[in-house]
Formats: sequence, structure tokens, C-alpha cells
Amino acid sequence: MYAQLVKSEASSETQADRDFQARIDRGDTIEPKDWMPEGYRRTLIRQIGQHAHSEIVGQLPEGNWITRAPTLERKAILLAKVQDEAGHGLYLYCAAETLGVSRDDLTRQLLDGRMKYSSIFSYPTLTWADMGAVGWLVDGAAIMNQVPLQRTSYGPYARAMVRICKEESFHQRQGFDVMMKMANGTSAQRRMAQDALDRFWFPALMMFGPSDAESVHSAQSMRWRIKMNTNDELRQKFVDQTVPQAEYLGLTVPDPDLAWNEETGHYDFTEPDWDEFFAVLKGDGPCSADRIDAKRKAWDDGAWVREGLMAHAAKKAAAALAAE
Ligand code: FAQ
Repeated sequence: MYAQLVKSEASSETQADRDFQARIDRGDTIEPKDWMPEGYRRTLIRQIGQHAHSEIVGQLPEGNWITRAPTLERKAILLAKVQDEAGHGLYLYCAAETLGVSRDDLTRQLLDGRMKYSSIFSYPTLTWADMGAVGWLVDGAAIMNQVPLQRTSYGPYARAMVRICKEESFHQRQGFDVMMKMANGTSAQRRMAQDALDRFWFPALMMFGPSDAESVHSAQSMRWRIKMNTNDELRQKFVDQTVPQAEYLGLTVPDPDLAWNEETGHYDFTEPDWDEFFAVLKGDGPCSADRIDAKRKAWDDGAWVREGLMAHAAKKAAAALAAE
């Protein structure tokens, strides 16, 4: 099973569940101290926690290029972007903590394989052009998914999304700017830009999750407004938005069957290789082991800081108690 099992709520629905659903249907925002079904709480912890992990693990592929950015300006921009991702992780861990789970618990679950992070970050960033492709395509896909989440039913998650989306939009533009420079540069730079698009196109499409037919959580999550759109809806919107951008760059989307469909008013496109996607989810992506090793090392290396902070907090609490 590639997903976490979810309990069907329908069979044991109580009056409290029905009242809660009525609040959701009215468009109410749910706040941390409000009553909520256990499944709603667990689904949010799973989604927000995995989203937080994605932001943090997502620092690694770009962090890889900070020391090798081609100019001081590009280095400063990339540094700021990677730092923003840490902030996004922090807002999201804080939102998850309002549901009664600690950041330490979530991190342990990531490290022991009980929680996932976005499949995209199991792919390597091989050239500087990949910094353009990540900003343009990966942040582009992230925004497509996250803008609707600003209206999600859980208040702390929705509010975190507002700030995150503003920053992601800057990230997407800086990525497109890198691609413009490369695509309009020397023939070697153009080849690098095309190669980055070739390698990131299908992994970017996978970011939206499995096809609707395979998505185990979508129906219940949409009923609770934890998700606002299906995976396939957002994937299609992303393709429709991104293909004209690739044309503007003079690059070719690596899909020979990509075609504008007059009847539907959308692009027809080839689905990603779902076997590859499920293998990545199982931890068999090209960089999956490296990513978790890097996070495990950071966790272990930071143990003394956490212990020091706890000791300091205990000392301050004891001093405050003694002064009472
Ligand atoms: N990768 O039933 P569904 C970013 C899992 S942020 C890995 O469709 P759901 C910023 C899914 O968890 C990118 N796992 O699941 C940035 C579930 O497994 P579980 C992250 C995936 O939750 C940019 C199973 O498959 N964004 O990039 C993926 O309804 C640049 C069944 O799937 C978010 O997390 C995947 N791609 O829909 C940072 C947004 N897709 O949990 C640095 C919030 C699915 O049962 C640099 N999340 N799975 O073990 C969501 O909108 C949803 O959770 C989906 C998945 C759409 C990702």
C-alpha cells in the first residue's frame, strides 16, 4: 500500500460529525480549539506535516548550488529563496502543532519512513539551469496547488498559505528569470535549459499526486475542504499555464503527444510514468536515500542544541517558580 489507510467516516457518523460537516459546508473556518472529527485532525496532520517536510527537504537540491551560483546577485537570490523554504517549513510545523503533534514527532516520523515528502525532491539538481527549472516548474506547481489552499477549512493552515504563496510567487519568477537568461544565452546555455526542462517536466507533473482514480484521500479531503481541487484538475491547470511559458522561452516540452485540444480548451498531454512515481514514494528515487541521510545527520548534529535549549528553558522556569 503506497498510502496511509484512512478510516471511512460514513459508517459511524455521529450528530457531532454532521454538525461539523454543516460548518464546513457553510464555509466556516475551523480553529484549533473547535471540536473536530479525529479523521479530520489526522488528515490535516498528515498533509500539513508532509507539506512541512517537503519545504525542509526541498532546501537540499537548491542548497547544493549556493556555493556555485554564477554571480554574487544570483547567489544572494538563491540564498534568500532557500532561507524562505525554511520559513515555510516553520509556519507549517507550527500549524501542525496546533493539532496536538510536536515538531520533533513529525521529524521522527519523516526519518523512520512513516511520513513522506514531495517526490520531486528525490531528483538531483545536476546543473545551474536546474535552479531555473526548479523555480519555474517546481515552485510553479507548488503555487498551483497552494493558492486554493489559502481557502482551506483549517484556519492556521489557510493563514500559513497566504504568506507562503506570496513568497512562492517570487520564487517562481526568479526561476523563470534564470531560464530566460539561459534560453537566450549561448548555445551551450540553451542546451542546459532544454536539458533541465527535459528532466524536470514529468517529475513536476507528479507533484500533484496520483491520478484521481488512484488518489485514496481526495474524496474525503475535498468534502472537508482540506483539499480544494482534485490532483488531475490541478495537473491540467499547470500544463495549460506552463506550455505557453515554455514556448515563450523557445524550449520544447518533452512530450511528443502534447497538443492543444480545441474541443476541451485544454492541452492533451502524456501522463507521467506512475510506476516511477510509486517507486519514488517507496524511497527508491535517485536521491531518496541521500535526502533522508542528510536530514538524519542534521537531526543528530542538532541534538546538543535542542538539549541546551531545553536545559535553559528548565532553568528559567525553575527561577521563575522560585521568585513567586
Ligand atoms: N510526493 O490520496 P493522495 C514545494 C502521497 S511544496 C510524495 O492523492 P493527498 C515548495 C500522499 O501523501 C510541495 N507523496 O494524497 C518548494 C498519500 O500518501 P500518505 C509539497 C505523494 O494527500 C518548492 C498517497 O500518495 N506540497 O514544492 C505525492 O490527498 C521548491 C496518496 O495520494 C504539498 O505538500 C507526491 N508528489 O494529495 C520547496 C501541498 N502525491 O500520506 C522547495 C499540500 C501524493 O497516505 C523548493 N499537499 N503522495 O502516506 C497536498 O495538496 C496533497 O497532500 C497532495 C497529495 C496533492 C500532495
